[in-house]
Amino acid sequence: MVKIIMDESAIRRALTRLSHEVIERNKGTEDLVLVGIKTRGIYLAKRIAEKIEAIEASAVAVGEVDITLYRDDLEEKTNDGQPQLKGSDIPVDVRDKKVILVDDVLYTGRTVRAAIDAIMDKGRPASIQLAVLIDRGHRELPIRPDFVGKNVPTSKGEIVAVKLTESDTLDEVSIRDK
Ligand code: 3GP
Ligand code: 5GP
Ligand code: MG
Repeated sequence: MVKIIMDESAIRRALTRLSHEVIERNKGTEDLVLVGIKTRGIYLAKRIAEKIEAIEASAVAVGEVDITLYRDDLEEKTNDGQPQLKGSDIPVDVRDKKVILVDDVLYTGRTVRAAIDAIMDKGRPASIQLAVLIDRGHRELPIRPDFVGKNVPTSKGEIVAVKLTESDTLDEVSIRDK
C-alpha cells in the first residue's frame, strides 16, 4: 500500500518554513553555506538557498557531497558497510562558516556522519547544522536534525519515497512497504 504523506504544496510550505528557521537561527545569512547530500539533498539545498535569497536579498553558497550507499538492502555496497565519501564540490572555504547539511531522508544517521567527516576534512567550520525534509527515525548514532520538514514514524520495513521535479515527474513524498 502506498500512502502519500506530502504533496507539492506541503513540500513547498515545509521548505519555506525551514528557510525562515535557518535564517532565524543564524541571525541572517552571513557565513552561511548550504551543502546538499547526493541526489535529492542537493535539489533541496538549492531550493532552500533560493528561498533564503528571496527572503533576505543576499546570495547563499551551495555545495554538494556524494556519499556512497552502504545498506544491505540496497544494491551498491562499500567494503566495510560504512557510507563513504565518493566526491564533493563545496565551492567555498568552509573554515569559520556556518554549514547547513541538507538531505531528503534522515534514517540511521550514518550518511550524515560521513558527510560531517567530509566537511571537517576541508577545514574547521564555525558550526554544522542539519536540515532534512523527512526524519523517519531509527537512529543508530547520536545525530539529530536541527530543522525538520516532517517527522514520519516508520517501521524498518517501510520505505519513504521522495519525488522531486528536478529528477522525477512531480513533488511528492509517500510511504510504502518494502
Ligand atoms: P537520493 O539520492 O535522492 O537521496 O541512490 C538511490 C536512492 O536511494 C538515494 O536517493 C538514496 O537516498 C536512497 N536510499 C537510501 N536508503 C534508502 C532506503 O532505505 N530506502 C529507499 N527507498 N531509498 C533509500
Ligand atoms: P542513513 O544514513 O541516515 O541511514 O540514511 C540516510 C540516507 O539514505 C539519506 O541519503 C537518505 O536520503 C537515504 N534514505 C534512508 N532511508 C530512506 C528512505 O526510506 N527513503 C529514501 N528516499 N531515502 C532514504
Ligand atoms: Mg538522500
